Amino acid sequence: MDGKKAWKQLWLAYGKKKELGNGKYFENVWLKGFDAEDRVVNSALQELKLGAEGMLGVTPQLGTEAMLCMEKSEKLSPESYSVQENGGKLQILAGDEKGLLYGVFHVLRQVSMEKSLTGISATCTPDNPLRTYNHWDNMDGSIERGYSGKSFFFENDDIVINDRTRDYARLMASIGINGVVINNVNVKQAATWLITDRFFEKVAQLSEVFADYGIKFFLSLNYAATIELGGIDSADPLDERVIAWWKEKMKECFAKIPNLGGFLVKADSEGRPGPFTYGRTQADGANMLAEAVRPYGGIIIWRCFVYNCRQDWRDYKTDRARAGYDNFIQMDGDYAENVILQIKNGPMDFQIREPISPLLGGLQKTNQMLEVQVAQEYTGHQIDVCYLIPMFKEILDFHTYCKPGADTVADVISGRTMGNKNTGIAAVINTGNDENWTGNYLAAANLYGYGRLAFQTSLSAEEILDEWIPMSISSDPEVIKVVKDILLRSRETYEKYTSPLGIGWMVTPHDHYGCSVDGYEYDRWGTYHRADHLGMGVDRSDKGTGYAQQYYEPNASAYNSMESCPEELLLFFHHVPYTYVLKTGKTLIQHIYDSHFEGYDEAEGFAKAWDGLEGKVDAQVFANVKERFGRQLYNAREWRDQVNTYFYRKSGIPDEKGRTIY
Ligand code: GCV
Repeated sequence: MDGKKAWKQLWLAYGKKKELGNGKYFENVWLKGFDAEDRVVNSALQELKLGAEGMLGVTPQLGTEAMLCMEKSEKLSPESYSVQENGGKLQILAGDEKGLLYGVFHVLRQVSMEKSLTGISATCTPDNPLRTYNHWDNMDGSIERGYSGKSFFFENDDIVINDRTRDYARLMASIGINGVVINNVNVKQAATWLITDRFFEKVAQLSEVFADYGIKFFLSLNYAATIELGGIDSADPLDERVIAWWKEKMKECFAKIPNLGGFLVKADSEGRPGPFTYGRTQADGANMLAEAVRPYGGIIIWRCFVYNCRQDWRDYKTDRARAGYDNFIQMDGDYAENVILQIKNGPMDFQIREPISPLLGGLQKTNQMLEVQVAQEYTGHQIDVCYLIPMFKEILDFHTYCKPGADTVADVISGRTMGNKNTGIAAVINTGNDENWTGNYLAAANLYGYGRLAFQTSLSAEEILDEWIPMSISSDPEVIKVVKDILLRSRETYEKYTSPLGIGWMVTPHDHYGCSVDGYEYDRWGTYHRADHLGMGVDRSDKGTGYAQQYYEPNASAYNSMESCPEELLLFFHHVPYTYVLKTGKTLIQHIYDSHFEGYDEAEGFAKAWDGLEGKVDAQVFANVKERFGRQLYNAREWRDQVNTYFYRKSGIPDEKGRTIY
C-alpha cells in the first residue's frame, strides 16, 4: 500500500529521491502558449506538483521567468516533446497538450531515476500513432486470462469509477499509452449494453477520466448486436436494415461518449459471430462498421485472429498456422481507410516462441496494428517470472522483406512502410484489482515496458529496465544488478523448461498453466505436436502444410529447409528425428533433456538471488515475489519431469548424462 491508497503506485510512487540539484527547477513554472485550464495541461501540472512534492519536497508555483518553462512549439508534431537544460534553465517544448504531458513524465522519470537534470537534452516523437492496451475484462468483474485479481472497471454487471481509475489513467499516460479498450473482445451479453442507454452515462463518465490524460476510449463490439439489441434477424453486413441500424447506433454512441475513439471487433473466431455466417468477407464486415463511424472520425480495429478451432488435427494438410493469412490476404487493399487490422504477433496464439505472423507486412495496402500479450496467458500466469520485452523487441525488429529499406514489423506498424497514419500497436493487459496491479510485482516491468516500447521502439529491453527498476524497486546498484539479471534471462529460462524449439502449447488445456504434453484443447487426438517414436514437430515446409511459403523471400526458403531454419523454431516448421544433430552438436532429444534440466536450475538460481535481496527491497514486494518464485519452482519441476519423461518413453533414448528421468 502506498500512502493512504489501497493499491500501489508502481513507478509513480514518487517517494523521496536524491536531490542532485533538481529541486530548483520545480519551484516556479512558466506556462507559455498553453491554456492552464485545458484538461490535459491541467493533468500535466497536477502531475508535476505530485512528483516534485513527493520526490524533492518542492511545490511548484505558476509564474513567469521561471527556471522551468513549458512552451508550445510549432516545430514539434502532435504528441512530441523536447526537454532541454541550458544555463540553469529547464525547458519542456511540446507540439500539443499531450506532448506536454509526456514531456512532464519524461522529466519526472529522470528525477525518479535519481538522474540530474543539468544538461539534459532529449527530443521524443512517438514511433507508433496508436498505442493501446486491450482489457479482456467482463462486466461481472471477471477477467479472461486475468492473473491479478478482478476487474477494476466492472463489478456485478456495472461500471466502477473511482480514484483507482484516475491512477490507472496516470500510469497509462506516463508510459505513452493513447488508447484503451476497456472490455473483453468476447463480448458477453451484459457488455452488449455498454452501447445502450442503460450505460451511456457511466461509459461517458469513465471515458472522460481518460480524456484528462489524452487517452482515447474504445469498446469491444458484439458483431451481432443487430440481433441481440436491434431486434433484426440478421447481422449480414450487406443487409440494408443492418447497415441502417449501425449508422443510427454509431450516431448515438459518438454523441453520448465524447471521448470515443472507435471499436475493436473479434468476429468469426472461437464461436463469435461474424460476416462469414452470411457468406460475406471480413472486409465486408469491417467496412460496413467503418462507414458507420466515419462521420465522427471513428476507427474500427478488426482482429485477424480468425481460424477454425474445430480443425481435425489428424488431417496433416490443414494447418491453424495458415489461417490468419489465408483469411485476410486476398482482400488486401479492400479495407476502408478507417479500418485497422489487428494482427497477433504469431500465427498461433502468444506462445513462448512462434515465428512472426506472415500477415504483418504480407498485407501491403492495408492498415495494420501489431497485437502482443502482456498478460501472461502462456508465459507463466504472472506466477512465473517472464520479462516479455526482449520477445517484443525481436518481433519489432523482424525483417519481413515487404519493402526495401522499410521492412521491419516496426516499420510496418509505425506507418513508415506505407506512409499511412492509422497504424500502431496493441497489447492485452496484465492488470487486475490486486493491490500491486499485476499479481507478481515483477510483472509490472512488462506493463511498463510495453508502453515505453510502443512509444519508442528503439529502446532496448535493458534500457527499459534501467528506468523501471530504480523507479519501482530501488536504485541500489546491487538490487538493480540482481533484478536486471533475473528479468533479462527470464524468458529463455521459461522457454527452456516448457515447450521446446517453437512447438508451442504442451500446456494444461483451457487454463494454460502447468504441463500437459498432449493437452492442446482443440485437438482431442493429442497429435498437434506430431510426436511419434522417431521424432516430433510439424512439417510446415512446401512438402508439408506449405505455411513457410506465406513469407517473402528469403524468409520462405530459410524456414523451408531444416538446415537453414532458425533452430529456436525448428519444431514449428519441421518434423525432426530425435537423433537429428543440432548446431550445438547435441541431438534433438538430448537438447530437450538438457534444456529442461537447465531451465529448472536457472529458475532455482533466480529464487536464490531474490532471497539475497531481503531487507534491501520493500518487505511487501520481497514477500510477494518470493511467494511467486516458490510456485514457479514447483511448476518448472513439473514441466521438466513431465516433458523429459514423455519424450524418454516415446523415443526410448536415455539421457546421455544419466540423470534421473522417471
Ligand atoms: C479473448 C485465445 C485465448 C482466449 C482469447 C483469444 C483471443 O484463444 O485463450 O481467451 O479470447 O485467444 O485472442 O480472442
